[in-house]
Amino acid sequence: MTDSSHEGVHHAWWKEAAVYQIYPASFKDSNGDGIGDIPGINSKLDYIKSLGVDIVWICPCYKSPKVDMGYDVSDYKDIDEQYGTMADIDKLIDGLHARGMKLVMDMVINHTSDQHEWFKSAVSSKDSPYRDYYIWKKPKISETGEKCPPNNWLSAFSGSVWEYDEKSGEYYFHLFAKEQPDLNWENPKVRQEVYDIIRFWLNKGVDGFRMDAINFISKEQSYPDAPISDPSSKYQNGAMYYASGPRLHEYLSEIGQILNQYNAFSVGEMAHVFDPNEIIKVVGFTRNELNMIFQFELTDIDMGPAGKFSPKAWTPTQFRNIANKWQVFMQENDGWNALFLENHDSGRSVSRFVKHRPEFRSVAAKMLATFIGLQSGTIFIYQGEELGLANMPKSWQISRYKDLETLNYYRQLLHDVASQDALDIAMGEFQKKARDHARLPFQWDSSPFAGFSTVQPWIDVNDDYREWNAALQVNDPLSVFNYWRSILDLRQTYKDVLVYGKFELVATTHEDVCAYERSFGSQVALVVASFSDSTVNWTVPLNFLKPGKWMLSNYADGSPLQPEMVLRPYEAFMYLLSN
Ligand code: TEU
Ligand code: CA
Repeated sequence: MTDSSHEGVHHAWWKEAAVYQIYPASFKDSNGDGIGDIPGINSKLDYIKSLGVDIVWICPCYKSPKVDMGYDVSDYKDIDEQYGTMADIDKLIDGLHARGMKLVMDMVINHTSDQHEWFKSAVSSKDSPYRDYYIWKKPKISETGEKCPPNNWLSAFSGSVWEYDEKSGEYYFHLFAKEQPDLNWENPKVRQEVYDIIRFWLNKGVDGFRMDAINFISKEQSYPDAPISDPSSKYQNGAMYYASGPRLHEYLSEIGQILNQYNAFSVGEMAHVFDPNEIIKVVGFTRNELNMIFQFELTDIDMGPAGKFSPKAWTPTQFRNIANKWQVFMQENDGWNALFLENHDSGRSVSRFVKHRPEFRSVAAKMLATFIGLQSGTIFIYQGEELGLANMPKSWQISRYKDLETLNYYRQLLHDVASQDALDIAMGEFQKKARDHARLPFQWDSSPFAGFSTVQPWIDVNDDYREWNAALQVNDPLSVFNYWRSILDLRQTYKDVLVYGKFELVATTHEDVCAYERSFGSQVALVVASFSDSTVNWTVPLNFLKPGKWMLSNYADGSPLQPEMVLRPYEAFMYLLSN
């Protein structure tokens, strides 16, 4: 059951950390314009600290026209006035450091905004010194003599990755919106500019970065057409030619060298790559590329082959098996996991990974916290996840969704004159996975606009804010908030076993139960999480039937381990065996 050889796992401060992700527009509005801002964040640092996290990651707040909510940067060295000033960021850095926490910024360097000075110059003339900062190609000419995009790759936000520029008669490349042109990393000047930006923020006192879409920076230079039904390109066709491109590791090593000089934190976003052997090249401990990456096999479990908004049925057994696959792979290959169920790009976990049963929402949120929070890896909590916040109600119409990913997809269906059935299916998927859900205003208290703002916010407040908010939960010992606190506390107190310990799935034939053990030397923790909304019988394997201690339970009256257990709906617990 235990394996002491695992005690040799490399130690690192970033493995022991818990991260809290903030979406600035939706966290706290300080000046009554309905949009969250940095002074708002600064007023809530004690709340964040009280959860027990070590690092705050803020989504982009650089100058931006906000076509993609700040993931379209027009000036990397300045703060958008909607969010505040450089002085506010300095205060944030100081405020976090004073509380023993760190700040991680979002680095969006696969692309810029089309309003960035580089791009404005690049489109102004083919002779611009910045022309080659971006990716330009001549049109393909069809048999009938028409100008066509250079290849058939599709963008993440619907339509071609190529946008035609009348003035020069060339197309430029954008993996995301057309207002987000991709940088040409083949150009060494671009890389120097980017590295300079990274150093700029590290010199300011920032402690590291979440690197947006970082695995897309190197593209196959022949830009071949993608096979139409390529199964490896689940979402955007073409991913096989840019999701883990030919020079990716060369570029990441260059970035890694800078990060190492500052002992900085790094987590990269790595979508559309499912081959562990590609991922370990980025996160292998001795590779010096990035500390860890977000890979999406687990959280994409409900996405069908035709993309994010195509339906897919899944089972808890599949869910636990995917988690197990990555746990085992990373520990066998000296890599490290980033653990998460939520972020700003999807629906809320209590509305996606469990059935909608209002009476069990709190226990289900705690069950999910147990399942993800005690695995091996650095844990990420997305704002509001610590309260069990949920998706917008199903009664909300499309007019209340604001995100360009959702709206572009919907417009495309209308444009294609899709059937009512197809529209209904899309709406059903939006209700689960649209990015809008996670971007609703944070629910601070029961006052108007949930205490987020004094005016109607840029996106509507969820209907349930009077029952689900931070003020109610902070002082309630049985709240989701205090449950997450216990998990983070346990990770610190039992660091050996819960941070550095070995992960092993406990064999179970029950399809709704996920049980795993963490072990370090003679210490053993048993973690059990039921994904069922009814009671299930679970036979405890004999080797766990030893004296031990309940450490955590999502029901107030956790019963002792016994050979045959009846797990209540969504019941979860952790038990520490005394050997
Ligand atoms: O997302 C990158 C990415 O790969 C997207 O396809 C992502 O999976 C999609 O948004 C999910 O719906 C990052 C950011 O997290 C996202 O918010 C940005 O819009 C995107 O990059 C462009 O910068
Ligand atoms: Ca504001």
